[in-house]
Amino acid sequence: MNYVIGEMRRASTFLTRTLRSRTIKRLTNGGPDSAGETIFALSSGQGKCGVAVIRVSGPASALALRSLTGPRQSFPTPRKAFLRSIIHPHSEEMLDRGLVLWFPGPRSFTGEDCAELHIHGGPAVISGVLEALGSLSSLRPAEAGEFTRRAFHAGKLDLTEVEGLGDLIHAETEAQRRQALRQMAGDLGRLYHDWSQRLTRCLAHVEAFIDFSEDELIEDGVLNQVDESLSQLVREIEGHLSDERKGERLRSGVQVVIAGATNAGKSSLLNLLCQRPAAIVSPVAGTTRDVVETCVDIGGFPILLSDTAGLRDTQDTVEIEGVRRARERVQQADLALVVVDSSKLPRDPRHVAASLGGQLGEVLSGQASQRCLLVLNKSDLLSEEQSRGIQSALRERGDLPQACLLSCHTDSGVNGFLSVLKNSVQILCGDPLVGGPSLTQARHRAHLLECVRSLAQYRQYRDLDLALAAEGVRLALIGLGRITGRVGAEEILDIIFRDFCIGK
Ligand SMILES: Nc1nc2c(ncn2[C@@H]2O[C@H](COP(=O)(O)OP(=O)(O)OP(=O)(O)O)[C@@H](O)[C@H]2O)c(=O)[nH]1
Ligand SMILES: [Mg+2]
Repeated sequence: MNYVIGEMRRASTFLTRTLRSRTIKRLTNGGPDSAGETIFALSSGQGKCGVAVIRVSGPASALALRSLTGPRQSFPTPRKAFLRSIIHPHSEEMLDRGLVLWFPGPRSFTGEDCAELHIHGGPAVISGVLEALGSLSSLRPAEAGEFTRRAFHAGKLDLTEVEGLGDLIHAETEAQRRQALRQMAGDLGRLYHDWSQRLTRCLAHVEAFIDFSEDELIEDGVLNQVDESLSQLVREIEGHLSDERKGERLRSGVQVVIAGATNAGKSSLLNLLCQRPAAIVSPVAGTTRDVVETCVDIGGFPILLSDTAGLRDTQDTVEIEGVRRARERVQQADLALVVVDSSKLPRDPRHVAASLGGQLGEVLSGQASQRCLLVLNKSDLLSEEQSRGIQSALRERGDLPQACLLSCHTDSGVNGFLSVLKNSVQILCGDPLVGGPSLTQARHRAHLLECVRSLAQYRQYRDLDLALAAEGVRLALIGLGRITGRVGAEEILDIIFRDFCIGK
């Protein structure tokens, strides 16, 4: 009996010590310095609109709502919309009629008492209501991202969810929206949280082994189980990392470059894809010098499209720089659209493939791994026979990249090209709804690599010095925690919240 009590005491000392020195601190314990202050901001977009939403958060939210609806109108019941006259608290002038909502904490976005005023979206109405709120001594305007920051500190969202919310607000295409929504719903956070829990368990077992193995209280197999769990975890993290940056690409846009010889019709293709005359088109060879960039949505995927200078030998110093920039873009791009004037291909179909291979080599400068599509433009200038010859030549040469015969002038073949382009982009971005959640940010990648490196430290010291090996697991845990905000991550918070607009 005494033995058992003694061991229990030791175990409890061990736990206390571990908790005191090693617990991964959740940022939600603390809170922003501004907690206790009541903030307000316009949460809907700037400019004239039908309805504008003004949000208030903090302990004086009820007072603010009462002050702006006056004593004669009843206070709204929680989470229900009520039509009310909005009144200036000092002049008692009616500013608007609109819907008001009351969200008592903690069941609110920020976890604090919150109120929302849905008013008419004219600039004078908005500034009148904002001025009225500002005239109350207990309220102040919110800083950029302050509502979301409070939600994070209240434990309503982890950092990956905050980032998902930011991405959702900035999503411009359907696929971006799907990915952001999935992240905001916590899929990515849950994956990292699950890894954190498994690491914590491994760490606890190693610590217990260090403290108790001499007394034979811990089975011998514990460390082997830890080894196995950690190897499995490393495999999963490495699998998540080796996604060819699909999620990051979807988030920031796929870099697609249009390149090829002068006058092939590159600028015409850019204009056709973005449906506006973004680049100058002319029969003069060497028209485009600078890189002309535009964003387009192809089948729900975001594309950053660049038109470049035609590649040719030249003495013109400005054009030389244009060609240098074009080659640089081709190297950096996720996908190259190599445009060729099909009317200039050899008449004899037997020489077509070799000609295309040569032009491709000229554009890609030997970068065989570069993903590309061949765009054979100006099909309207081809005879039926030439066009058939080119198509049969393409079928026979399996080593050429996928090619599309089209005309920027007549639009013939353009739909087929768009679906080929969409498929290529989809492969580059992946489907955000299929499989595990995507890695979406370079920040996450850096912390995961840090985590894998730290776990290598565990393997390195496992048989030499278990305390040092355990330190590796602890560092891995800290790396993971930085992604979700479960360790001191104050320095990254500013960057994340800075990207939010006031009122979001
Ligand atoms: N017939 C025909 N002419 C085309 C087609 N596409 C482009 N062109 C013409 O080809 C010429 C060159 O077109 P651009 O789009 O300026 O070619 P580019 O590749 O951007 O040329 P550079 O900027 O000089 O390298 C222009 O006169 C276009 O009108 C097409 O599909 N059919
Ligand atoms: Mg051009």
